[in-house]
Amino acid sequence: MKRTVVLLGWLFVCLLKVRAQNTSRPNILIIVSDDHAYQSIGAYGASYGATPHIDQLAREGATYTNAFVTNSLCGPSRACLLTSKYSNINGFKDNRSRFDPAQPTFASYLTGAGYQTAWIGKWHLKSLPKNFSYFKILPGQGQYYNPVFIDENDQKSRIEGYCTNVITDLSLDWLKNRDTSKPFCLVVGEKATHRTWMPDTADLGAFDHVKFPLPDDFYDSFPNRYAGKVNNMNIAHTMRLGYDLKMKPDTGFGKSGYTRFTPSQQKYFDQYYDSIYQDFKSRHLVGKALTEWKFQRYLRDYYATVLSLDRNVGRIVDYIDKNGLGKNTIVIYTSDQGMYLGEHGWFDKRFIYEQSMKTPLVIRYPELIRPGTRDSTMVMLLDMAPTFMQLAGLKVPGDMQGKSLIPVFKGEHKNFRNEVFYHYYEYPNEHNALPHFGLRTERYVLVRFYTPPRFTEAKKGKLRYPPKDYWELYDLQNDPEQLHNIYEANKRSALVRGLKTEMDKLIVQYKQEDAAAVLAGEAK
Ligand code: SGN
Ligand code: CA
Repeated sequence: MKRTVVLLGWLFVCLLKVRAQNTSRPNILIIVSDDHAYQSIGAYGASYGATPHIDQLAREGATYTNAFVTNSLCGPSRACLLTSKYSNINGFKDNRSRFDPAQPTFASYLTGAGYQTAWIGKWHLKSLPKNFSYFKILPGQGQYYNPVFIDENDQKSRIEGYCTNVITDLSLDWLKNRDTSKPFCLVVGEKATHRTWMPDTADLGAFDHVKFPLPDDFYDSFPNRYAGKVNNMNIAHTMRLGYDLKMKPDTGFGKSGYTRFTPSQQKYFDQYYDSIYQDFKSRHLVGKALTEWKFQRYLRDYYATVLSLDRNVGRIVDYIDKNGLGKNTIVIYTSDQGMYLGEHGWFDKRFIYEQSMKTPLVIRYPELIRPGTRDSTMVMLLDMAPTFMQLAGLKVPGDMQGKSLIPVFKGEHKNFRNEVFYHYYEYPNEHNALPHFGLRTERYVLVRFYTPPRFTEAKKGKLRYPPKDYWELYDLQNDPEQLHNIYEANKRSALVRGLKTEMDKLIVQYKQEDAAAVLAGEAK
């Protein structure tokens, strides 16, 4: 009898503890957009008013002005986010890979620890999510209009509407129906602002009054920079009038866009783009005038997709706040990577250079972050999973390669990170970006381009190869736009020797065997 009472008492205390834990452990909301350039966000200095809700979040929390990805491409970056491991370790090096969903992720740890976890929206990792309490994902890149979703039973269903709105509707439904006795971790994976930048019908023309200034380096001719010169992602030559900019008769995106519209969506699109096309045709633009016209059209559509994205961030954060969850929820807004908005004349990403490797990161967490913080500490998306672990009161697994951001939130860190290692693999690819790895410190970027060993001379064809042992070095202090490759002039300097020593250390630390093999093959 006495033993039973003691046992019951003990059980009661345990239950209380679990309950206390469940109510105090913070909720985690992370919104990950696709190709969202920090340059288009007010909190990062943009002046077109496209992001009032993200800016509000920044005022209530922190803006990280040096947040980096490890591999600036959708799938790889998401895999790093999930696992806190570099691509060579988590196995997802490029968009052709398949993510092994059985490997440990922040979701597997949090679900195991009693969190309700969900991923809703773009996933882009080929396999289906595992170890989430719930998921509803877009297949592959997904569609802007009337998107198809895959559910936990591997069933596909089409939902009418604009993708960003639909993803929010699904996220709010999940939040409303969740088990409120447990903390939650919700990942909202956005499709916007990815190519082909199809705006919500409500936002068509929202930026037509703006004349976007050309970036200073728009007409970059890439002297001394081989990889920049040979790539194929420039607005002048690569961006397509039909496919990307919706000019008839070559609308070209039948495969993804126009054929999916409802008649009413079609009407809005036709009305809007037909008159632009008529005007375009009458101008007979060529050369720079044509390129600059394309640039304006690109940014007008791009910013229109940002507007909807931001509005939908607002809808989700509004739910959090109106339901009294604001204090105990960490809200994170980020993107899978950055994006070029005409810098160097480019769109797309992939490179270690500034606007691609750097991604927006805004975090609101009143418990630890002072409102209005601006922080230039070098942080990484690789740090998210360890941060979530620590917030949930779990031990950070030793094989995670990022670091918890809690000391950064508290402003209590010294030298949180002195350098960031980067490695982009996908090759060949439609944009002719060459594989490379590199190191970024507060001041310098040192990068080594290479040809993957499996590409032999025999396969050369249209593929591009960097010159033998090809390095670039940039001094961000004197050359923030990375226009002057100063490697040749400095290759025997103490500076380069020091950076290479740091790089060697990181290659060992992150188990970058393929990078080590490239360097081992270099002429001494
Ligand atoms: C698509 C795009 C590319 C883009 C990749 C990767 N072409 O292939 O421009 O670089 O996705 O983007 S498109 O014609 O299909 O739009 S990622 O963000 O998903 O990695
Ligand atoms: Ca992306």
